[in-house]
Parts: sequence; structure tokens; C-alpha cells
Amino acid sequence: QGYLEEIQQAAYENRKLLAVLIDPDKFEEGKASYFFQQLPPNTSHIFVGGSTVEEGRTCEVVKAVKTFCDLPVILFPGDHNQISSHADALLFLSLISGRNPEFLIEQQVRSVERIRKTELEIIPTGYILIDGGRETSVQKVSNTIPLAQKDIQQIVNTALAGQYSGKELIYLEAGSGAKMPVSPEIIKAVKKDLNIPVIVGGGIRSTEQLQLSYEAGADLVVIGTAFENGSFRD
Ligand code: 1GP
Repeated sequence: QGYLEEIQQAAYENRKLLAVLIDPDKFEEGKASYFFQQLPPNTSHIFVGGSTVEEGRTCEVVKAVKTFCDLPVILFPGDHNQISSHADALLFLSLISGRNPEFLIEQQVRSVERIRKTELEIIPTGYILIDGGRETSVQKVSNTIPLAQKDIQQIVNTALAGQYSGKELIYLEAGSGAKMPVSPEIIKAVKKDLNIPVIVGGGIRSTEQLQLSYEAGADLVVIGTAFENGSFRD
């Protein structure tokens, strides 16, 4: 079974998934053992990626992660340099909330030669940036304007346009370190109209926020910062 199929199956069975995001820029090998011991037992995936990562660093980090845990490692790349053959799968992201061709298609085209040298499973993913109450690095780096949380219909339409154009997953992103995560209302509305799994991430720092996202319909939640700095609240 492929990694996408596993996510689809879990979504179908309403089994909630949890990805812990590792930003290769912030990963410290010396603290890795402790970090992996602290992971919640229900962690289902490790995502690896960041907005700006030094070339070659992703590969080192993926290899290190593989020595500490058996969870599937899925790349969540901020640019075409962050592709490593040591990972298991790749979220082939297109920033469909933005209107910057660089992140709609240019980075994707530039990643192809690298991808062809790997056996990564490619998962077409529509990436939707939503205002998280502060300017996040994804907003800066992508030079795109996030969709306002109140524009629920526009968010739903963007997600549906993604589904119609063949994306297998939709990722609702408030940005790493967002002040406010994607609201349950948005998740609910998107989930209601879509028939592909929905990923939610950005600014989730507590069990309560995690549960609210799940209850609203998130199939997979991504948490980075709160686990990275040990501030996640039970
Ligand atoms: C960012 O959605 C992820 O791309 C996770 O965000 O670091 O705020 O958990 P946080």
C-alpha cells in the first residue's frame, strides 16, 4: 500500500493522523534522541521541510530521522532543493491560494530532474495559505497574500479548484508559528464540499486545538513549532 492510500484509507475510516514537522534548519542532531522520545504515541508521520533550508541539509536530516524512528518520512519542501531520495514520499505542493507562478509551477518544474532520480512516492497536494494573524515565513518567501479566514467561500472554492485539477490532498496552512490556527469553521466548510483528505497545520499548540481541528474534519494535523520547542500543552 502506498503512503497516499494509507492517508485516504485513514480518512475513510475516520482514523485521525498526526504529522510532526521537522524543519531541517532547526533540527539538532544532539537533541534528536530526546525529541523522538517525546513524540506523542499517536504520531503517524514525520514531515520534513522548511521555508528556507540550506542545500543538502534536508538529506542529512532525513537520514538522521530514519535512524531514530520507523514512521514514514514525507517531504514537505519549501523549494526544489529540499528533495531527498532517503525519504518515503513527497508532497508535491502547488501554492494554489497564491498567484505567484514561482510556487504554482516554476519550482515544480525545477524539481523534476531530482525527483526522477529517486523512488519517492509523489503526492499531488493543493497548498492553501490562510491568514494566521501574523506574517509567517511561508508568506514572506512565497510572496503571496494569504486568504482571509473570513473568506470561507473563497477558501472552499480554492480547495475545490485544487480537487478538480487533480490534487489528491488539500493542505490548509496558517503558516508556521501562526498566532491563530485555521478555524474549525473553515475546516468544516472545506471538508463538507471536498472528497479528498484535508491536512491542517500552522499554529496548533495544544491538545484542545488539535481536537477542535479533528472534530471539524481535519484528517491529518501537522504540528511543528510546539513540539520543536517543547511548548505543546496537553
Ligand atoms: C507549518 O503547518 C506547519 O508549515 C506547522 O506549523 O510550526 O506552527 O506547528 P507550526
